[in-house]
Amino acid sequence: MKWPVEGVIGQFAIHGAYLESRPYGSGHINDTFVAAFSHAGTRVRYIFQRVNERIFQQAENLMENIQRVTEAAAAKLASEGVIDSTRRALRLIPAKNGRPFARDAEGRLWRCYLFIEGARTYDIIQNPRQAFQAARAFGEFQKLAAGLEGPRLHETIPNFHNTRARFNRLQEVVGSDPKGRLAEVGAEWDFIRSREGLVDLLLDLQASGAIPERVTHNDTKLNNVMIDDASGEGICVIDLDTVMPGLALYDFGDMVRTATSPALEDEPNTSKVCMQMPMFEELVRGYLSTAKEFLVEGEIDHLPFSGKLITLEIGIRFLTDYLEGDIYFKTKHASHNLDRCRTQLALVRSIEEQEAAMAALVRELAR
Ligand code: ADP
Ligand code: GN1
Ligand code: MG
Repeated sequence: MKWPVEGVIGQFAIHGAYLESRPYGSGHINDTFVAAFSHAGTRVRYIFQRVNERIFQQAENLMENIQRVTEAAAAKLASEGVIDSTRRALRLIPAKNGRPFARDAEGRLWRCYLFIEGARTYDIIQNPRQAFQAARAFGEFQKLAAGLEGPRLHETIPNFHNTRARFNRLQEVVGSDPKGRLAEVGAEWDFIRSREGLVDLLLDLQASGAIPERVTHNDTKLNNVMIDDASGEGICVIDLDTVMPGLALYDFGDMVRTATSPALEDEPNTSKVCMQMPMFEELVRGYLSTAKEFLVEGEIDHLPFSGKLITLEIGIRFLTDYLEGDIYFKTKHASHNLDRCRTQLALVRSIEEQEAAMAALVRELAR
């Protein structure tokens, strides 16, 4: 058996002959594989994912969320008469026993999706139009999620974007310094500590009722939206593990973090990192094109701030993981999490330098 996915493929309801598989994508949490099958001579591909149950401790609840969200998306597309609906929403392939996942011989949880052909994800933004398309798609996704019927979704990771909790956790780890790495990160910790005042702002607005809880995606990285190769359209939002109650601003903030800089998230040369205004402008335009109808004033006012906050938050998380010995995010080399932290902090700085102009732009576009 070449890849672990081969041990579980037979459990899914796929009517074809297995051809081959390989690892796929650049996610930091789950293990993703693409597998090809022959369906009476036509090659059809599927995505298989082994869910990280150290991080998602209630993975069956998570799969229940995903099943509900993908079924709601499919129903909406069907009601609109959309022909290529299986390219516009993730489609789960059930296991032969009818469940939306299967467990392998080691008891590990796998799921399977139809592979969306003729589209791809990008780790770096290519042009402003892509920013518009990604933001439009995530806004559309939030609209869909708002219409979800039934009970509140499971919180797949409690306090996921609770920036106060993220800050406090870092402070604790700085205090215990379990791997003796603190001496290397003095500048980064100073940078973060001097911005502690930011971490409560959205939580306070939420507590005061100025901004509402919604069902949000919570991981709106640019590479979690598929862009159509032919049309350039943002056709499908993917990576639904963290779809749960949250703030719309967390989603917008992560778009700013991942779709405005010309550098990779782990770029070692931080002088390449910057918030590019044309990308931000198209993010705002794209997001408002779908989300303006439901956003409240407190949300629109904090769109620029959310980019700064979420970038700081992910910087905090990368630094925490570095100090803890790289136990959360997948890493490829010893300073990987530290490099990632540094790019986040460089981006925070770049946003700070342009925050007034970003706010003026949002006011103009939201008018
Ligand atoms: P992770 O949680 O590890 O980021 P993702 O669900 O984002 O995992 O998947 C990783 C990559 O696999 C994505 O960036 C995308 O390129 C690709 N991918 C995921 N689902 C599909 C799909 N249904 N069709 C085609 N490609 C997909
Ligand atoms: C992780 O799974 P992936 O790679 O899309 C992480 C996000 C971070 C991101 C940073 C469940 O996302 O929260 O923003 O890495 N997902 C989880 O790149 O922690
Ligand atoms: Mg992903």
